Amino acid sequence: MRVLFLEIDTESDWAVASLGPGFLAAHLRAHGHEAGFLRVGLGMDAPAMVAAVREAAPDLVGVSLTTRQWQRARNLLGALRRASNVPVVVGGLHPTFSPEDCLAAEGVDFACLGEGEGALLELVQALEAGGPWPDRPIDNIMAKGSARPKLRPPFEPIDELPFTARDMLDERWGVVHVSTQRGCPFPCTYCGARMFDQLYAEAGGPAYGRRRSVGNVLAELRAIRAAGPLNYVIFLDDTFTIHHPWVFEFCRAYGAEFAIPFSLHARVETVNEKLLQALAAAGCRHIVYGVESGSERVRREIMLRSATNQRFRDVFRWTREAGIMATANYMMGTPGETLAEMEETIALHHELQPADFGYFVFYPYPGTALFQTCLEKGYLPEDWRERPAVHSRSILRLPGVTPEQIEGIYARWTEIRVAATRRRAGDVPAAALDEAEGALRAHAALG
Ligand code: B12
Ligand code: SF4
Repeated sequence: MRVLFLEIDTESDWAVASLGPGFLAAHLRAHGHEAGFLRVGLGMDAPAMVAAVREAAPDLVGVSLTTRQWQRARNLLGALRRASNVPVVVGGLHPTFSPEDCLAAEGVDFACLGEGEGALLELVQALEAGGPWPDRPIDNIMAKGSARPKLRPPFEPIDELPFTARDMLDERWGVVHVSTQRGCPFPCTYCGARMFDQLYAEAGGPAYGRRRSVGNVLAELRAIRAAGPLNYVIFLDDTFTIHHPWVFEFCRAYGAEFAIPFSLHARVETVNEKLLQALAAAGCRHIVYGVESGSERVRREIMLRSATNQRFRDVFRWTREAGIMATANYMMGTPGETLAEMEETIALHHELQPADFGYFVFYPYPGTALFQTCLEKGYLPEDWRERPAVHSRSILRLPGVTPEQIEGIYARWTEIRVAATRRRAGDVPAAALDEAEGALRAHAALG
């Protein structure tokens, strides 16, 4: 059977497409099926997308969706259904936590909840067998009008998954994206990623969290290098630094064989000086840390994150001393956070002096604890499903702080970013700098 995965671009031209289809395509191919990829860029309207899908003549269309991608996807898939009866399955974060919403849309036949490899393969086999749907349920797959499905156990052993199909990712310049684990054990209330762990925990079966062996990860990198340029590795794991024996083993083996620069995501509680030095010696050049708030109260009481501000100061200093660039990510406008506490985040930023930073207005992702809080306390507007899932303005009706005030804080961050860029630019000609500032402001407006 031939499955065509659509990558629905949103406001940004991301360098990498969704990772999920890379795994799914590899798994389907290993079982004798075909998988293709179509990027629905911003310039591609619905008729052009429909024409491209028809030309590819798939037997099934698969779409990986975050909440942000859903609105555009919904319109495109409606247009596709009016022109073609090809079945459509959606999967990823948004369908996992809003399957009814997805299936209510014209043009969506199936939603995959949770991990997709085994479920999609079984769906393809069932469709191929031609039996009327739904004559038998498929774990993880929900069909239009049916109840939520049972969850199958997560794929084990994870080393047996074939390596990501690189042709699905749209990677450029030898910069590759590698995933070494699934799941994150921490309880952050705003985070969509950890919800997979919770979903599987609530189902009562085996845990979602698993990590590939170091040998398996290096074998994938060898295969990538044999097939083309390998200049930089971005590890996409939610928290790369969780299990220290694994990380030290990785550093030894990767440093000895590759030593190609790489970056990763970490959490300050999971690193120490020794680990940071080992990562730097192996080639780590960049770590992204979620700081989120400068207020210990907000982190502790609203976000369920207990690290102190002193811990952040120490970790950012150790990272710098190890010669690794640190990016800090900040959030503003969580329910219960005051304006003064949002100011505390700006103050902590000036102390941490990260090499780079990202700043986001809080958006309540379905499935998360804070989404539930917003729902129960009436902070979500009735039409929240119709509003774009962006991080530049708040969709919430919060007591004590207005969306305009949060936008004001967001604008302050944009000014801090523009000033930092101008400071760093040194001798760059004024015209180029003005152009860069325009691009920064345009990017900030999209959120
Ligand atoms: C890599 C990454 C990116 C990459 C690639 C995006 C992607 N979707 O893969 C880039 C840089 C582009 C990106 C951008 C953004 N991201 Co991002 N990103 C991630 C990250 C860290 C890893 C995703 C990943 O590779 N997972 C590994 C794969 C194997 O897992 P998976 O995607 O869940 O796929 C499995 C199943 O879901 C299922 N499945 C997935 N797709 C499909 C499709 C079908 C047909 C089927 C059957 C099954 C299926 O099967 C897969 C294999 O088992 C996640 C965190 C996370 N852990 O999910 C955040 C995450 C997805 N990002 C998030 C956000 C908010 C963003 C941004 C809005 C950030 C911003 N402010 O700009 C943008 C929006 C991008 C967009 N267009 O929507 C949120 C999304 C929350 C939500 N509910 O929507 C997450 C969960 C982070 C978080 N902590 O909350 N991101
Ligand atoms: S540590 Fe990061 S990925 Fe893990 S739950 Fe918290 S925010 Fe999500």
